[in-house]
Amino acid sequence: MKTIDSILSVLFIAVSIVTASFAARSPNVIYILCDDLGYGEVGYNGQEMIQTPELDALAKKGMRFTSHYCGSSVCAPSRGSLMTGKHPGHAYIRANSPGYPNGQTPIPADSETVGKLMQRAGYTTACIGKWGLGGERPDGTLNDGFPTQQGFDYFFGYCDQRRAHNYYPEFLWRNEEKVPLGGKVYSHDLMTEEALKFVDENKDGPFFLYLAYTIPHTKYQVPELAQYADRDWPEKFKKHAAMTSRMDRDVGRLVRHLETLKLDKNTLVFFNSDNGAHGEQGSEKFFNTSGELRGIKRSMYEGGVRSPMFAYWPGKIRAGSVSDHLSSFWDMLPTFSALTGEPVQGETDGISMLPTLLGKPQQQKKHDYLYWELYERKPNQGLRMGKWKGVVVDRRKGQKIELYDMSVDEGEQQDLADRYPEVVERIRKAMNEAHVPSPLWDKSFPGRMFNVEAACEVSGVSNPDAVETAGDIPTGWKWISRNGSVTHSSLSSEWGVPHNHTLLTTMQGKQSFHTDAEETPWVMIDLKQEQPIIGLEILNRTDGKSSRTRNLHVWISRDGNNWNQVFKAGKPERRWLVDLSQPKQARYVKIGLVNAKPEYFHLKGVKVFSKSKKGAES
Ligand SMILES: [Ca+2]
Repeated sequence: MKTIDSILSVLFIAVSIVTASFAARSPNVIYILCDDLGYGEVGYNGQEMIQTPELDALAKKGMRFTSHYCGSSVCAPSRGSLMTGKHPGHAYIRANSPGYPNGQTPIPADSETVGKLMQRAGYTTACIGKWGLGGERPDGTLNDGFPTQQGFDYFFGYCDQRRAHNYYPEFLWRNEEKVPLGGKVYSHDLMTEEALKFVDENKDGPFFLYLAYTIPHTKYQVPELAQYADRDWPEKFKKHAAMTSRMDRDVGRLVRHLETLKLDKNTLVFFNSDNGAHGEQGSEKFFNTSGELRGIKRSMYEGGVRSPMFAYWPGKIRAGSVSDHLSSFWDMLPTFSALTGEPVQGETDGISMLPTLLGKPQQQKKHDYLYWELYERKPNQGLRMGKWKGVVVDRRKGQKIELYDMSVDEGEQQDLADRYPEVVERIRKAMNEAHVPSPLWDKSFPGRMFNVEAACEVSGVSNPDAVETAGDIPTGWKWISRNGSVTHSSLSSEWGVPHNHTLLTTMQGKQSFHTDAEETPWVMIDLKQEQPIIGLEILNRTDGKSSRTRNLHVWISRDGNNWNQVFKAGKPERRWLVDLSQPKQARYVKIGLVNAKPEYFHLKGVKVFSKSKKGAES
């Protein structure tokens, strides 16, 4: 008996040693991703008005990165690069899909992801926060991009990025179920509670927590203004600062929780932001959220893509270290691979940055270049090659490359393209080499940048017309303006370009156009051919200024010269359903305001309908 006991205790010790060495080889990983947090929005990068004491202390005890870059300069493609290890020239997701279909274009079922790699390495994985790479089909079933199908054992948060703009949601997802919240709970606080709970439940590890906070993305909503309540600032900026400081407080709570559980020395923590500062309502100037960098979110200048990353791992990462290693979101997948010994399945554009993290920069492999392309308001490109940075601001105007020397001009003020044409050509060659055509986004500028039909197919949406038509559209009405375009308008302001695609296909998206103040501002849609028009759905602006949309008129025309007024609205509404009763032949539709005083004109969306043959018969 005694012998058996001895054998058992030897076995137990042996098992313990194996377990201990496995634990030592496999540290927990927490990757915290903020949303639209600018490079200069944190104290450790020079921010003075918004207080981030917890982050500053952690950055000081860890490694700060001065040349780490986001996957893109907006949410979905940046997160896609982080999850799948590919740069935007190869990635499946290369822009936010414009509100279509429900909740972002899903990544394919067979995508390699950070979550899947960590699962194969024996980790328990969680995504808590904003996902944005797939979710629910219009019929309520889940598509392939849903986080629990992409490598996460546990999910709590938002799938749909647009819903994530509201910090008091009607519901959040817990795994594949909706948790009703009734618009009464601050979602960020729930995310923190969930994160603490996940760490508790998995303290025996190893675990991987992807904590994708939504702060400081707008709306400006926060339960309390905390230390900013008495500041002599506009209310909106008190809220902005209070949101960021609340997130700072909660990162501090999480790290202290690791210390309490004695997990801190075996947990590698990353802190980062998905893209540059949002700059909403003048916040960039007020707080200087991009610091000394040029540009904000959506831009390929540094302010759009450089991220405020630091990494913290006491005893492993040297305290107070700073790295200028050129690196990006797509390096995370191979970094986690190197950390765990689990190989990446398939292709990655990333290079493990583990040598840099562990203080062995001489062993660090380097990128030839980092590349970005984005299809948003102005399709753009960026490329970093050594000290050089190339930027194409608007690809619709050709591939005109601006060139900056980052070693002396981090603010990208002096375009050196004329002085170094051979460098410009090297960058052009690299951009063209890095770009592989995408089935979802293409270069047919200035037409549609987003292939709605292809996105519907991958999302399991059979009828594109049905997806965004909300509510009470009469039976038999057929949406015909999806292939039309906005050809003329009275616009003259910077907001400018009436975005054909956005205006005609997105009823949920951002503003479609914005005119200057005029007595009769208007926008015109060309349906390409004469058609029997039965009605329109018009959504008013939702930026709190909907009362400006007074005296809305709709005119139609067969030739673009002679116009028939078919609708006149009185007071502003959230939405107008214009029913012409009888189909009227027209090719052009004009919508505008008729005001005594000059007014700005801005709508959220417009759809034009004809009567389908089937409907006409019934
Ligand atoms: Ca973002």
